[in-house]
Amino acid sequence: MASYAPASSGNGWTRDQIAELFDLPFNDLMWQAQSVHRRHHAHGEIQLCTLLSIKTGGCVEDCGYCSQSTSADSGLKATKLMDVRAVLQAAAQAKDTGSKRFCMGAAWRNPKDRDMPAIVEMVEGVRQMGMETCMTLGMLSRKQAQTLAIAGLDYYNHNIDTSPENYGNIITTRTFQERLDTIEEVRRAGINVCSGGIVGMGEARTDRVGFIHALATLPEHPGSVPINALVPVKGTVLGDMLADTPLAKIDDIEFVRTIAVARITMPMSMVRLSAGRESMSEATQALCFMAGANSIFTGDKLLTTGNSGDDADAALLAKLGLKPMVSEEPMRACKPA
Ligand code: SAM
Ligand code: DTB
Ligand code: SF4
Repeated sequence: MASYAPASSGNGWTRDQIAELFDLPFNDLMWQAQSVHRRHHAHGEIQLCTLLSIKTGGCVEDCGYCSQSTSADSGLKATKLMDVRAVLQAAAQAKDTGSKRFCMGAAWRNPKDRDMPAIVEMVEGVRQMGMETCMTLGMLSRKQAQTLAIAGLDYYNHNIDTSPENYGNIITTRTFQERLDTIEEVRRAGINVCSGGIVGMGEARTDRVGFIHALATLPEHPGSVPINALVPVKGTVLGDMLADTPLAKIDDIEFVRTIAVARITMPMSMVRLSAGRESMSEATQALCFMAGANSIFTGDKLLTTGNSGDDADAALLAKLGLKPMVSEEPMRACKPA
């Protein structure tokens, strides 16, 4: 059986090692992923995060999966940046429903400097409520990353989405390297990085290998790794492709394998089972949790698409004997073996 490198080997993974993990018999892969997970995380707990779109639609980037791109014909109405008070109201509601992290997303290529004062007020306000803050606003300059760090932002989400080789098939208005550059600015500013991507965009297994390899070989593993299953949106390039070729839909077991490989290669990271849960069976989600996913978005809406909803999630967690995570401390306190 292929053996995985110990957690302390950090970011020295090779593509061959990652491909070997993907190739393992499913039960062996799950065994390894679950062993790594139990060593580093409170394995009976799931972190609950809430997502809010603070600026929807009208984005000039051409990401082939996204309803919010002006290149898509998704019928989505573009809005201005939300008022700070309305954002804080939504955050207070999220806290009442047990959310520990409040993630705010804006459909921008990058924020304008004139937007920053309101963004800073949002971060400060949510932090004062005692929740962790996460933002995803597109590319950042060094100064903007530093401004967010001073405001106390805990996490910045900036996904690499897919392998470097496949990137240009999905997005043409920016490069993979530009993504890495913003991730580096975020890290240098001292903000925790949240970076992952999307599975099920018609990519090959080798692209999933390259995707995980790019994350697992960053100078530091991202604190959070969101793994999204493509939500096919009508009017987007990839949503329409999937409607025309249903066989291109990602196989559930292959999706679970991707989660397991993320867990094994990035042992300390929170692995978030992100978009796509609404159309995922309970059994597949349960396998994702066994494979090491320990974070989900709650509520019935992600940014623009549907999500499972609080009742369905409460029922699923109860069925599986999983509890909402109280704090991330167990992971932080637990050093690699
Ligand atoms: N504009 C910012 C950016 O691109 O970094 C932030 C918002 S963007 C919507 C956040 C992430 O959501 C994307 O990087 C992508 O990974 C994910 N995403 C967007 N649309 C999706 C879809 N239809 N299905 C699955 N994931 C999606
Ligand atoms: C991430 O990787 N997934 C979340 C969060 N980061 C911002 C966004 C999912 C969006 C799904 C499509 C939508 O609702 O528009
Ligand atoms: Fe814009 Fe982000 Fe959507 Fe790409 S994923 S079109 S950058 S909102």
